[in-house]
Amino acid sequence: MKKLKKPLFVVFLCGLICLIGCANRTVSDSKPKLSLAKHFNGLFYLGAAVNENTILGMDSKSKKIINTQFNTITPENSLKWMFIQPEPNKFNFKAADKYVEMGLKNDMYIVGHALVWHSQLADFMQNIDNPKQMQQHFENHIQTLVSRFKGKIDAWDVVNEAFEEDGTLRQSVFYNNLGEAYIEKAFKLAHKMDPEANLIYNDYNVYKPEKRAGILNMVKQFIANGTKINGVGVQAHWDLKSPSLEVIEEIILDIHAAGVSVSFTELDISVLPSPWEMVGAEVSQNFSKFEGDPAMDPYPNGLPEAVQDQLAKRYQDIFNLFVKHSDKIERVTFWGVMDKHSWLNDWPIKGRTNYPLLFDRKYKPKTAYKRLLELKTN
Ligand code: 9MR
Repeated sequence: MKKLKKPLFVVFLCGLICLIGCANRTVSDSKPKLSLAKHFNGLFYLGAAVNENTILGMDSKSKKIINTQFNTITPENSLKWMFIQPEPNKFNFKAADKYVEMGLKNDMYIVGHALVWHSQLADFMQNIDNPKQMQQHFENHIQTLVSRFKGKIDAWDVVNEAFEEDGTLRQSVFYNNLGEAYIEKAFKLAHKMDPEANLIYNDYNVYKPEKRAGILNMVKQFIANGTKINGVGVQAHWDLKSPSLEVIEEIILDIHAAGVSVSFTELDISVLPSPWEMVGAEVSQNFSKFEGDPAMDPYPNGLPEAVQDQLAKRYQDIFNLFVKHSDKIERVTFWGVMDKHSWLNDWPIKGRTNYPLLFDRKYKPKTAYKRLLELKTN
């Protein structure tokens, strides 16, 4: 499914069919469409992160939701360095192969996440202090993964989370060994191994102006010096209020103005109180002092209707914006399928009950899902 996102004639044809179909229809007999991806078809890909249980066939309910509701998938963990190359040059492709097979079988737009990331790295990579050695592992990893899935994985998160909040580069083990050129090297190598693949830079807290400026300066440099980059992935781990719709719109406009597409790659909306001054998705922050604090976990037995509605409204508002700017947006991917499996139950405070996704703990569609299916797409 490596393709033009929305060929004009398809948009035209859909319009024509709708015109004919809608002519005889009253509002009351219009049934909601049954697939979210179909609802937003022609505007952007719509997807979900797939966890390893689902990939390995141990969660048929999630799999069914993915296959019916979405047209793009991202592996939540299975392609990360620590799992796929736990020891030098010892690759474990079991889950990755199954993941790609699942995507191909269902004609999905398949995302590879992530080639170069300082987190969830294999142990042997963590403390390398030898540029030559680093260069060798770095090249081997990118070459092996991208060539294995050439023509199958449609888009790679080539580098993940390389920037600090102030827009400077993170002093990761990659940076410390290879210098700032490592990001460009990664993109060039990925391009060489699969010239057709879409190449993405992915990060969180892109709503912060300084961080966004750092990222977009890099994007502009790449474009100026001929390094292929297709898009910026905005992780979108958001909450009921932040970032504001105005800021989300700015993110879309700024990335588009820099010359690449926007993808919302890890969308989820936390409904729980967040420990102070802490926002975004930096996994290393420790808030263990809040564990077991009922004030920080207010809905252990179910989400009150009012909050359910707030969540639905928030998703509705966000997607209205996505529809408005669909010409700039390539893909929207939820970070998971159903609430029980979301990483947000354990981050930033362990053991809470969060409700960030479109399907509830019994795999039933939530109000937010229904509202998205009713959203006007033209
Ligand atoms: O959802 C992932 C979770 O299962 C892992 O434990 C966690 C470890 O860092 O990574 C989560 O996914 C992250 C993604 O790969 C990159 N952006 C932030 C996501 C949430 O931490």
